[in-house]
Amino acid sequence: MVSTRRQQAMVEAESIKSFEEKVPPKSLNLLIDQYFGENEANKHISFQDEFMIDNADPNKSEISTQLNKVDWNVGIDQIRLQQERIISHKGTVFNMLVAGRKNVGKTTLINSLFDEPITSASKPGTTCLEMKRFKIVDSTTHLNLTVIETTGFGDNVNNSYGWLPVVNFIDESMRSYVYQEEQPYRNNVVDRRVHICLYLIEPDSLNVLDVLTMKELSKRVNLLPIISKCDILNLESLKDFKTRLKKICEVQDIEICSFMKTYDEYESIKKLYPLSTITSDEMIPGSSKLGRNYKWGYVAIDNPEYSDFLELRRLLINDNLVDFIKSTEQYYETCRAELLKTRILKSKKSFQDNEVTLDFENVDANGLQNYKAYAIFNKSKMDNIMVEWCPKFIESQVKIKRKFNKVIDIEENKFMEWKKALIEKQTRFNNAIELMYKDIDLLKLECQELEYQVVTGRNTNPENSTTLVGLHFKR
Ligand SMILES: Nc1nc2c(ncn2[C@@H]2O[C@H](COP(=O)(O)OP(=O)(O)OP(=O)(O)O)[C@@H](O)[C@H]2O)c(=O)[nH]1
Ligand SMILES: [Mg+2]
Repeated sequence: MVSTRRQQAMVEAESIKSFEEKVPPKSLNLLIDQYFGENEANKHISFQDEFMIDNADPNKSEISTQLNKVDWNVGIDQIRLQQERIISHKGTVFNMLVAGRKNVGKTTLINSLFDEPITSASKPGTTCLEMKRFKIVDSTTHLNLTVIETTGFGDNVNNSYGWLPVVNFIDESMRSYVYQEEQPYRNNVVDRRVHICLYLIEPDSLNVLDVLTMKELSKRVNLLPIISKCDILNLESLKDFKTRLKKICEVQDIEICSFMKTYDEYESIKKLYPLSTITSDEMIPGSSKLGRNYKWGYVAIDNPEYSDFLELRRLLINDNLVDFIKSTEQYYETCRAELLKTRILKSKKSFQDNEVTLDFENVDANGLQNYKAYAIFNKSKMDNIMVEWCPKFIESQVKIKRKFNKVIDIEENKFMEWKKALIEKQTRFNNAIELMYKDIDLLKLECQELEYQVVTGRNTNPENSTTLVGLHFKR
């Protein structure tokens, strides 16, 4: 009721806008106050910032209001409960990637985190990623958890692109989500976007592959390096390793949870990193806790003296799970925008006249034209872009180019030498020809001399002759 009256007042205020110069904002407020009058219902609502009209620029005139609840319950406190109901009904999708070299302790960590044998020891083979989905249910809600574990990572003789399958999976999960969102029916969208990546490193065994992989991952996902099996080192050495790891990450531009930088929790995460854990599948006899068995006894995996396991679980699940999801969604928006822009820009070449009229300098402003462009730009062309973007492809392209240039250089050198030899030969021939011409000239002169002798009947002594013929004979 009140809001309807208020809306009415706003409509009238809009009509007054044309007299803005004549009616200053204060008198406009007065006018609205008169309209409302001192009314019982109005007492429950205080109006803040009343009607603000920007007189400076008539084209930008705006009317804004802000309602401030005083002592009247309109029920907005129920919105939170309604949202909670929706979330508990729908559940939460959370995708976690656990990466690291063979035997680093990935499976044991995953199982310890969820107190369940979620994944089993990997079978030998060439698979690069193993994905398992779970529904973890509690009294109020459920978590649709997907755990992706790398297998056989770093096992090849040549590991120069060992990180590529993992990175491809992350990129592809983003692309596939864009395609799925474009479909008319989106009830069964499969979300594989990775919300957090735990990268496990064994103490004192950080290698180039680890560094390169973390570097690539940190650009694409919320990355959290974890030192696994930290019981291998004593506390002093562990501290040293942590400092070294931090330094390496800093130098190599490996950012921790890079999508969370604008979040309040970011600093606390940074302070905790790098976390080191002890994990185990074994229960401590006579206790409900998981622990690692040593000759001298058991250590509970959540013993804060030796392991940051509890901190990790708190950080991952209790405190920041939703933040990881939200920040990944922000990153997804950037990927989506880039993908769609690239599609439009790349499709430029395939347009026929009059098909679409896109402003390629300003692809954001094309509206409906973009859709036409997408239709023309089919999947096979997009696949070509994917291949072009692939770092392996780029590297092999560079290698082939280098090889090609080498061959060209060799052939060019050969050609230059051949050309040089040819020119030398030509110069030699030219000189010989020149000599021959000179001989011909002298012979011609000799003939003339002989003709002259025949005609005049005079005989010249070749010994004393000063004629050219004489010179020729002397030569
Ligand atoms: N000392 C010690 N050993 C551990 C720890 N966590 C796991 N392990 C042991 O490390 C071995 C490998 O553990 P997994 O969890 O199977 O390692 P993984 O990375 O999943 O191995 P793959 O899947 O084959 O790549 C097992 O024998 C575990 O018992 C730990 O915190 N400390
Ligand atoms: Mg495993």
